[in-house]
Amino acid sequence: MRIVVDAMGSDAHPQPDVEGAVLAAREYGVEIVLVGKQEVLEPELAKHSTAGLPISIVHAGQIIETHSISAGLDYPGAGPAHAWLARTGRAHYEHAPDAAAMQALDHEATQLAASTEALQRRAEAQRLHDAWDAEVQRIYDIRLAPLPSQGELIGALNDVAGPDAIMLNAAGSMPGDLHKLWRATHPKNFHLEYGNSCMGYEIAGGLGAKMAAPARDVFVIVGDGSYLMLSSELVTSVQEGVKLIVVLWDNHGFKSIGSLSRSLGLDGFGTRFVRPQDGMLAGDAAGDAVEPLQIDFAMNARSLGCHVIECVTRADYVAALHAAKAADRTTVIVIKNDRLHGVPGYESWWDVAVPEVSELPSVQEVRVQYEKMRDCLLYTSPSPRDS
Ligand SMILES: Cc1ncc(C[n+]2csc(CCOP(=O)(O)OP(=O)(O)O)c2C)c(N)n1
Ligand SMILES: [Mg+2]
Repeated sequence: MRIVVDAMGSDAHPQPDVEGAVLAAREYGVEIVLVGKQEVLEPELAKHSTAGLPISIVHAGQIIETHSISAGLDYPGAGPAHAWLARTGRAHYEHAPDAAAMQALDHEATQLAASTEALQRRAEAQRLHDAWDAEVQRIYDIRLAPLPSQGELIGALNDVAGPDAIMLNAAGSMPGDLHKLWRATHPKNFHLEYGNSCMGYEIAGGLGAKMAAPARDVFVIVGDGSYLMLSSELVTSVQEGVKLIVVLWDNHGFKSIGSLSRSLGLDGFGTRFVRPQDGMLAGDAAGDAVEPLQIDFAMNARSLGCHVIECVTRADYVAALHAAKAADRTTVIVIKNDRLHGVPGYESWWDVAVPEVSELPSVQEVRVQYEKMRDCLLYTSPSPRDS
């Protein structure tokens, strides 16, 4: 075999080229032809004992210096590596003049910068998500006494429901809390009638969801107020054998409207299921000095043919959720919960107008605050009419 070597081509030429040639000729008996400047190669070759070795020199005095930006690719180590990448299909190679290569490099650098930015944004989103998740867990872990908090009831349901379940709700204080706290596992795991937040949608809506997805557990969360407004579809569910798990959170009135009323300085008027005192419905000021209406939700649901589980403690409630999953018919779980303990608003603000004229000092006070908030809102986001 005869090998022709460009003996002037490497970085430290011709020393390593000549040394390699001598070794190859000696150990493998191959014939080597060194190409390059004779006056340089001869003294280099003379450093080795080459007697009897088939090595010759072909003079080539013209040396072309490298000038391309891709010169690095010619390095002895790089060439074989690139050849291997090309042959194994792991890299694709294109010929490009320097200007085009620079342009491509510039483009790549821009892409890289953009993807670094995207990575930073992703990391920030992850950080915010983790912080929020910790806050959700804090609320799930609350153990309020004597009555449980709504947040912990949501947490327990989220833990037990299972990833493929459907959680369904529409009105009351639940939509806001669920929006903040429900850990959705599935694009169709969270069903909330946000459009009108229409009380009474819950059980009827649950019936539809279960008909659409018979293999999945449907958990209908319903407040005591919504239940009183429309629960008759429980009968349909029993009649048609469309199994629902209805979770009835009884806080003895309209927690949501009570809290709204309170925020407007109106003392939660008319939002508790209590008997009137001196012709007036008691607000918050009456505290526990009220005569509650005796509403037996469990008996009511039982009278409609449902399987009913009444709970007092959180542990009862968790056990009831498991039992309801295993049951073969519509099950209503009833549990009382606290009407005042709420999930924070996290700097969000609901623009509900406060009466401009009122004899109540509490309302007058809130009106001042409201006007400040409204001015601030108008200042930061002028309506098209204003601009
Ligand atoms: C059909 C209908 N009427 C009135 C309302 C206004 N509203 C929203 S929540 C609510 C009280 C709901 O009470 P409950 O179901 O017990 O839920 P809670 O507020 O106690 O969480 C009312 C009257 C509504 N959303 N839909
Ligand atoms: Mg209620």
